[in-house]
Amino acid sequence: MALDEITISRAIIETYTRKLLDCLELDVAVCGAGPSGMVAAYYLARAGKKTAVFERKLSVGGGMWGGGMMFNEIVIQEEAKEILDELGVRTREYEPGYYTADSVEAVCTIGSKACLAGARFFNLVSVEDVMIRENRVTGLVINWSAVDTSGLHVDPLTVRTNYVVESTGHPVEVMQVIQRKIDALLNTPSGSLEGEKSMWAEKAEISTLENTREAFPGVYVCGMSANATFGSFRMGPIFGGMLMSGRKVASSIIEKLG
Ligand code: 48F
Repeated sequence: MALDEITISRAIIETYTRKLLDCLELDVAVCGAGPSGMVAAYYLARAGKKTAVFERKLSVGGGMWGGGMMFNEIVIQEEAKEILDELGVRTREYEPGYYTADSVEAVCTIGSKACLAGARFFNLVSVEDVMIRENRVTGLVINWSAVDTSGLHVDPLTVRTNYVVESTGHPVEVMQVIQRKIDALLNTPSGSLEGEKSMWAEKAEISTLENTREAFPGVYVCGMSANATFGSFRMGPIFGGMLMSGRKVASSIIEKLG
């Protein structure tokens, strides 16, 4: 069969455009494709919710690829093992209660399962702002990451969504924008971002789950963003809290959406 470069180009442009157009109105927009965001997207899409994930970088996976200090193994605790079992990521028991998984296998498998469940991924796209109506976030303002990195003055586009999952990790970027631009209190004790604290894995893993909730009308925080929003510790390369947080945020939103 003869191959035509123009057909290849048209296939990419038309298919991508259709995918993006279909995601202009969403049930849930996930900001950041780290482990918590990808797990959230998997459960949301599996429940039939129209879900898109916007990820600034070329690759999904956030901080999971590098395990701990580039030793590409992750640790998860007993309580989170069932999530990796369900997703098909293989684990090995290291000591009672501690399991390891290959971080590359974990990222690839979780990402694949989220796609197959129906979540749409838009890598190379950054969330730079939110859309607001009467003190509720109703959408995301997105732009090519390349526009941001090259410092070009190009206006963004907007997607409407019922709920936003803020899973941008340590920099908690979406909540930062809300705090900076919207003259309203956040659902935190001080009404502002409480900020991330130093390393304390045991406390952090518990608080990640507790902090996985609505931090501003329409915006749920999960993963490391949850602890940065509500003022808790970091946990380093134990990833059970990230996975459980992704599952919890999905079930909270599924319940709200009905
Ligand atoms: O940082 P990240 O992996 O977030 P997470 O799901 O997991 C945290 C762990 O990796 C680790 C840890 C616990 O074990 O402490 O750090 O909470 O992934 C966040 C993703 O969001 C993207 C970023 O590139 C990364 O892939 N991101 C950040 N800001 C934006 C964004 C933005 N404004 N728009 C789009 N993507």
